[in-house]
Amino acid sequence: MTTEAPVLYESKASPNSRRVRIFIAEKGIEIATRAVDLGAKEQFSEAYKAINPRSQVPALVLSDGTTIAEVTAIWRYLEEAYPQRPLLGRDAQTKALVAMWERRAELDGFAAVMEGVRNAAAGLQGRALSGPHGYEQIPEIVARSSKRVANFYDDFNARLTAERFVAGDAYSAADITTLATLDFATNAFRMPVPEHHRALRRWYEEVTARPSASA
Ligand SMILES: N[C@@H](CCC(=O)N[C@@H](CS)C(=O)NCC(=O)O)C(=O)O
Repeated sequence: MTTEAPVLYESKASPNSRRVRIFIAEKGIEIATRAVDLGAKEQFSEAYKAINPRSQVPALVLSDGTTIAEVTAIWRYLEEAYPQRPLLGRDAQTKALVAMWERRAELDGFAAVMEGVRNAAAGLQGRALSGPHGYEQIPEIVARSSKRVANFYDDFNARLTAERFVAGDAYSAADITTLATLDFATNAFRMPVPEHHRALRRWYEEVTARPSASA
């Protein structure tokens, strides 16, 4: 498939898609989007599998037809193609720190919320993990997911007591994943940030006030 410009296949119901939409908004660039209706299982259609055989969103299709899937790979492409307002760090040290904190936010926070939501939601039976293979839910794991999210809140509250943003003094992709995690936990996992986590709440308020948060 050949297109005029990069096209982002995404879903408004997908927190991973939102991580890319916020990144695009922070860069101040325009990327065409196409909605994939996850509720209607469009990700499993032959047409979409021709774009991403893993049946996941987001996916960025380049003008030569190449598909780039996986949020962090799409970010990497966009950062190189549109270097203005860097979100993956500016030099060797800050690039490494953004990668470190973003990975912690994804593995300890985002993935823990995803695990809890997907193993509990009635509509996701047999789909405990996204992707091409079906997996049954493990309802017993949800209590552990809650503990993981609570620990993530503790750890990131401590971090944000010391720093203005997750990876240091500049807003970065680490803040995007952390924001997507907190909104996802609040809205889909009924785990809002506790009142006593003042630093995390201060940061949450600040990043939520940025125009990109509505992406
Ligand atoms: N590791 C992938 C994860 C993508 C993913 O899990 N996307 C979800 C939406 S947030 C999806 O496509 N779900 C389809 C499904 O559940 O069948 C990435 O970084 O993009």
